[in-house]
Amino acid sequence: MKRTLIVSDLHLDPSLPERYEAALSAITRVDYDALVLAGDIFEAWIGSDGADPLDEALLTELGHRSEKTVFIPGNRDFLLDSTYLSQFKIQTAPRVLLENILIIHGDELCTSDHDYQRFKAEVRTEQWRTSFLTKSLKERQVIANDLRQASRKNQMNRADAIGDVVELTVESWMEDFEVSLLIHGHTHRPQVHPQKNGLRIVTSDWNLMGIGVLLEVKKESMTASHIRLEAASTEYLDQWETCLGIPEWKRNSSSSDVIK
Ligand SMILES: [Mn+2]
Repeated sequence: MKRTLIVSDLHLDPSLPERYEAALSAITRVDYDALVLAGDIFEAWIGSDGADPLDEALLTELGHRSEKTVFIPGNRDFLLDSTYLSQFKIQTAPRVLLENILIIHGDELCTSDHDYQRFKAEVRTEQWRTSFLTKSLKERQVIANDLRQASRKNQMNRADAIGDVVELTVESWMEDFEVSLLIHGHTHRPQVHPQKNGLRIVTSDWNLMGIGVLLEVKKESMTASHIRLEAASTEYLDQWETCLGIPEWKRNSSSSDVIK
């Protein structure tokens, strides 16, 4: 059996060091072969020269814990670069496509937030990236602190401050990638949504715990579970199953077992 764990939106910040330890304990107590870090692992990333020792300890631990660790950039840590991450044995990809499952950060689905999509288009150009990264660390810290101050004031990590996905966009992504399961974070609205094209499972943001997705591939079937990850316990919240090759997900009745 192959197990893939997906988590997102840890929003780790060195000013809250206890969150690093909590997240590491919660994630590493799950038995998995591959880990997908689906974006916004860090609250802000201004370049590898600005990394905190806590950031690097976390990346080292997660990168070496399993066969494979993949990072999908979020809207807050999109400047984490693939060369830097590769030294921790972490691969970088804009999205992960597994058989009939697509994993993305999720901001791509919030197409009704025109201001954000415009901002994203601007900061994801090579030109913006180069111009930002060639500023001194000090200048970048000032810019990041300003953004952080503004976001604290508006509590931008609140779910109601982040727009939700657009249903038509979800459908078109699932159709374009021909998947029956879409997994994403970003919206901080952890839930399982039956969709026209299958299933959509949303991961949560984190404080000292979080809700991720565990995919377990068996010989002829696959389960996708919404699981609560805490330092002291791991709990299945909801579990869905499909037979391999059949794009139909059924809810598993035995879904609230504590696995450890
Ligand atoms: Mn995000």
